[in-house]
Amino acid sequence: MKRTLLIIKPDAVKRNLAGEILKRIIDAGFKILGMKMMWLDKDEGARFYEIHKGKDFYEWLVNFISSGPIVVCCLGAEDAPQKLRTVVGATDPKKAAVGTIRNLFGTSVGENVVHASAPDEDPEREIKFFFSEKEIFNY
Ligand code: DAT
Ligand code: MG
Repeated sequence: MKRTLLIIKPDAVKRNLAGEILKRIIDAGFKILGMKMMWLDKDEGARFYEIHKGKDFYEWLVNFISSGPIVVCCLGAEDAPQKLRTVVGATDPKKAAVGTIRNLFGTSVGENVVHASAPDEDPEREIKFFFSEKEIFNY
């Protein structure tokens, strides 16, 4: 079993979609190994998204992720990082496959309801950004 990180972003939390999204994640076969609700400040948002520093949407992205509460989950499954990207769909909800979370709930390329670790961008780094090992449970 591998681990990956899911963030339910501020747009989805504000729209009360956290439950709908988690139901789909669980139905897809993921186990929730860790979960917390938090509100990032701008510095934390900037550090989490530093891989995008210099891109034209970076400032917008940092403001958005720190614009309200988020729900952060460490998920476990076989091939979890790749599997989660499939369930979440493409970055732009208009291009996301029918039935994916971003297709169902996303409203724009920026307000796309969830973050899912990219398999080639070190999901374990993202998990450790939010969780200590004591906050992740193997059950
Ligand atoms: P993903 O979240 O699918 O991994 P990414 O890593 O390329 O996509 O970008 C991170 C986030 O930045 C993405 O979820 C939404 C935002 N974003 C990406 N491209 C954007 C764009 N062209 N305009 C506005 N926001 C964008
Ligand atoms: Mg990404």
